[in-house]
Amino acid sequence: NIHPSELMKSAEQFIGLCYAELNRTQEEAESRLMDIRSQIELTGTYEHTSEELTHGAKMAWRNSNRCIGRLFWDRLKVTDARHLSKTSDIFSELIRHIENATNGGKIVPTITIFRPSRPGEPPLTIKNHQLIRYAGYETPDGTVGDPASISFTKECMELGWQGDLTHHDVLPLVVQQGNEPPEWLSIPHSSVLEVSLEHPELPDLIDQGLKWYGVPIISDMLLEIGGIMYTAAPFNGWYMGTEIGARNLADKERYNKLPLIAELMGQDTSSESTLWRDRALVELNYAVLYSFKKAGVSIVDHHTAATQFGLFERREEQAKRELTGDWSWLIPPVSPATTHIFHKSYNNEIRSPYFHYRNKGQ
Ligand code: HEM
Ligand code: NRG
Repeated sequence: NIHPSELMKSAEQFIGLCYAELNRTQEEAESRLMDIRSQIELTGTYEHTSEELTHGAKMAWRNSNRCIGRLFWDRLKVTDARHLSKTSDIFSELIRHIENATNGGKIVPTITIFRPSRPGEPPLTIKNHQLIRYAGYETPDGTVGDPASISFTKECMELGWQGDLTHHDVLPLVVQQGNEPPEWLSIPHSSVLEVSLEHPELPDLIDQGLKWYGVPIISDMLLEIGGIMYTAAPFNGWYMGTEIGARNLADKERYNKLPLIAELMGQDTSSESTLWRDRALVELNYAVLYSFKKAGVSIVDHHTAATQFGLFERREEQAKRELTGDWSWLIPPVSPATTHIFHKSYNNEIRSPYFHYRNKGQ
């Protein structure tokens, strides 16, 4: 729990920055801080105006050191859902987020912000890592689905959810209010946009049943604005192709599809020095971009994303803001040295507002 004087300090820092960026006057900022001070004295916390909430969330994206997609930070759609308290209303709002953000494939970067934690009260949490994710099961015949989801899938099953034991069972939404037992809801199939993978030069790929969902909606991070902790604030943009093609489907401890792709390509896998993994990786990543484009679902390749990030770097310089970034996350996992990001360094300091890990931090 944050101490009142700490909270006031964070509020002062945030209001100062936020009001300056929004071209509000010094007087407006000062009178707002008087109001915040009395709210904190009275209740131990304070409420953001919807304008502060909206701009604060955008600032948090802009400050996300690990995000290469930050050029578009000012175009975030912010939904204020702080007034919702019933779990059923929260579920409806999450489904609405999925549908409106998906927008038929033309993805809208969106954040839905639920009520923040209050002093002395246990927080509202969304237990999912992402709103849409595939279940993972350990079976006697090996892992089915996404190995990264095994432990969360177990939790869902303990709550009474049952999957179909396919490689692509969409997990239910799981919401917990304070110390009450968590509740779950299956996401309607019709709300989940998925893209089946195909490759123009590997016609057999289409028969492998590889697919991925269209919209990554991170739901397990904590949004801090002016000392206020929003513990449930799911956000999404669109995918960079490598996230799917070079990690989710390629990592040995995820879907591990490089050997399959190499086989479809007719490669010699008897020696590492044939570079069959690298060649398979490129074609798998090509298939991801090709399939998303064909299906009309927003996606960006890593070269374009890096160029956009370069533009973001220049804009931040023009705005006289010091850029922060985490080099090890900003470089793409495929051909990193072909991007300018690889060849420079970044200051990884944390600026507020920020998206933090909620669980200890990996
Ligand atoms: C991380 C791209 C939108 C906040 C990342 C990563 C990529 C990326 C590639 C690294 C992920 C990984 O390696 O697992 C994009 C693209 C977007 C976008 C292409 C398209 C618009 C957003 C939005 C927000 C955001 C809308 C928040 C409002 C973050 C944060 C991380 C991140 C907090 C770090 C996640 C972590 O530490 O696990 N982004 N992003 N991004 N992005 Fe973005
Ligand atoms: N690598 C994860 C998603 C992390 C966030 N990536 C984004 N965020 N593109 C994965 O599912 O592959 N976003 O808000 O768009």
